[in-house]
Amino acid sequence: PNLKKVIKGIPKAELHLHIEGSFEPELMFQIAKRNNIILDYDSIDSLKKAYQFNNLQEFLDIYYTGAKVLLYEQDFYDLTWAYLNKVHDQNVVHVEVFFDPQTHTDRGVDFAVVINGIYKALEKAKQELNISYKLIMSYLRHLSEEEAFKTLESSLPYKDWIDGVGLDSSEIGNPPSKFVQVFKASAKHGYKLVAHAGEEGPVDYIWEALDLLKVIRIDHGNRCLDDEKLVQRLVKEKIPLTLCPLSNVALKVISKMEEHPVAKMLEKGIIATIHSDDPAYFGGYMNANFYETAKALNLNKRQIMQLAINAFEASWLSSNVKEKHILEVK
Ligand code: ES4
Ligand code: ZN
Repeated sequence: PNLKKVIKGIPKAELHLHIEGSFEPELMFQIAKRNNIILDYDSIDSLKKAYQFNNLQEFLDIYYTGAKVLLYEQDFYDLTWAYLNKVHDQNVVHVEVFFDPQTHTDRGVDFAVVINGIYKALEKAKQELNISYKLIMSYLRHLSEEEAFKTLESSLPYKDWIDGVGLDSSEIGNPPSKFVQVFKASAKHGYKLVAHAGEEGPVDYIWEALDLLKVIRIDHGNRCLDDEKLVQRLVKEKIPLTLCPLSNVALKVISKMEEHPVAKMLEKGIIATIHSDDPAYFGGYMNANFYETAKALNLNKRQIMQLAINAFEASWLSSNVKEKHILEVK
């Protein structure tokens, strides 16, 4: 009964959030209307009814369609500001946000339009909501490495605003090995490196992300328990996994929440953390992810606090700020 209160009371860090995946149907309809775009759905309810997925690709198809209504800087600003207000209410004090430039530049929306809107909302949240942030530009892995290089080039005028690069979209058939050169170049420009791996894809993709891309954090990584050697590596090198339990259920990465691997990962000493991925599509933001996971796996308060601490540990905050937040969790 007070589990929800406990979770809400804990200061949290969101490290795995696609800003385009926070696009709530209400705001989508509002922006579509002002941009004179007709959605394929005639009401918010009929759109929400389409949010039933059998796998990652079925979700991505709808997610990219939804993003098409975003045209102007104001749209990206409104999207980001709505998200930040929502999580502020949930006691999220630090966010590391992904955005997918190619989803927009491929439709003729300039990189500048996208990043200016997102950046202005993040800065406002820093001032007014006391939320700290990092920004992560994600390459779409279903596109070519050459396309990713173009995106890297476009980002350079804004590199002071961007902390890292990631790799997302359709995993199977698009292994990390496809992006070795662009990750190497991204690192040379000072970007930190992360990648989605082992969400639907095999454990080999997690190895590749570590060995070939040299990432410092794995997004998802659900499949790592298939490989004891990999588990040892993650523990020894303190490579965090940013898990997204409601996403995993929604995309049928697991068949039910009770099967989520996060408790076993904690037991093994992995820096596992809990996040929301695409909350507008998967049925919940940070607190819902914590709550549903804790309920299904019977997590105790110590485990819940460990997950919150791990997220600050895994974040890109400076060590003194990390320590301050960790003390506030305890
Ligand atoms: C994503 Cl859940 C997920 N997996 C891979 N790529 C993504 N982009 C947005 N959400
Ligand atoms: Zn993700």
